[in-house]
Amino acid sequence: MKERLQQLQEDALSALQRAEDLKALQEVRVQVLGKKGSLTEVMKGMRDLTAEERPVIGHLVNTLKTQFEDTFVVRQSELQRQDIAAKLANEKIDVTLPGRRAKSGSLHPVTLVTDEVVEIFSRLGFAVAEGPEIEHDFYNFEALNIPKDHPARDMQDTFYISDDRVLRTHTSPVQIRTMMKHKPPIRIIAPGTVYRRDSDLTHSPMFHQVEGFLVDDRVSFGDLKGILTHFLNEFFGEGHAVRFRPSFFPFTEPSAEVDIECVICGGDGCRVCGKTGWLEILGCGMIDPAVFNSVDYDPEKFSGFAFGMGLERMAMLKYGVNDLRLFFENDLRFLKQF
Ligand code: 2NL
Repeated sequence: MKERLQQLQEDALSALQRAEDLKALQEVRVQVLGKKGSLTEVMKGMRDLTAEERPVIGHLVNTLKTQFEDTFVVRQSELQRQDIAAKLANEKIDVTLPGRRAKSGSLHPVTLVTDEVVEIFSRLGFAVAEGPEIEHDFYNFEALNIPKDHPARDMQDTFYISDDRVLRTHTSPVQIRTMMKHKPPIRIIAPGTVYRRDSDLTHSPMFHQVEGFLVDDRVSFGDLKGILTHFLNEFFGEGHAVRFRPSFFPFTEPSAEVDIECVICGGDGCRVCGKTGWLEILGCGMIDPAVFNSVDYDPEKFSGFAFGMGLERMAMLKYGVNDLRLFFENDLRFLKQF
């Protein structure tokens, strides 16, 4: 019996040493001290022993059991330490690796162009003004000398909200509102979103525009030419010829269209300028006395000029974009280039 116990103990202790992880260790414990464990079986057999044998073997079994449990605890903490060391080695963080950059947005090309136009006119003393996108017929048309039967009011060009409310077709109403509030001298630039019932390859029903105007006593067409020529030199860089062609707008008299020598081909003629060597950039003119009358300025005392330009077109020319639709598709591969 004693020999059997010695052998059993030897096997049990060596099994503890051989256990390679905590799970295997737990299994050894069950094999020895569990319900059907080897040592448990021995203790169950004690009732068959003689009265002399029983205390001797009982004492021995208890010693072995304590020894087994002590060894178990030692091996257990050994394996736990190994476990933690392995985790530390495998899950180590390399703090020298470059981090993941936060994705940042960028300004839309039309926003960039708007900001630049505003910046150039700010340096000339123009203040920025804004106004509502749903406008009353009076501010969008009537005050600008566009009477009820004028073709520009045609259902085909204008989004009507009701009989007398429209989505503004230009930012001129901002300037009308400003003139009705403030007396000259006045210099305003009005960037904003405008709407027209027009949708094809080269027209979007929603687009962007900057208009500007200056009113004072004795403002001349020469002032207009000087300021707009300066603006184009700043925006496209020096060295492009600028020309003023007679034109017509209901709200200016005289009126002109401003062309710049093609910034793509330098005036030689290309697809962008339609082989003419010139690009149409701006509309402008001296503010019509009828407009001054509707805002209660005395046309005998004051004069002024006004101008307007489309910002998508400015962005296309500045960045060499050949398709208007790219500005409205919000494709990140396009937008990230600016
Ligand atoms: C163009 C032409 C223009 C104006 C806009 C204006 C505004 C007031 C009075 C008189 Cl309040 N004129 N604006 C004048 C001439 C031309 O825009 O081609 N726009 C895209």
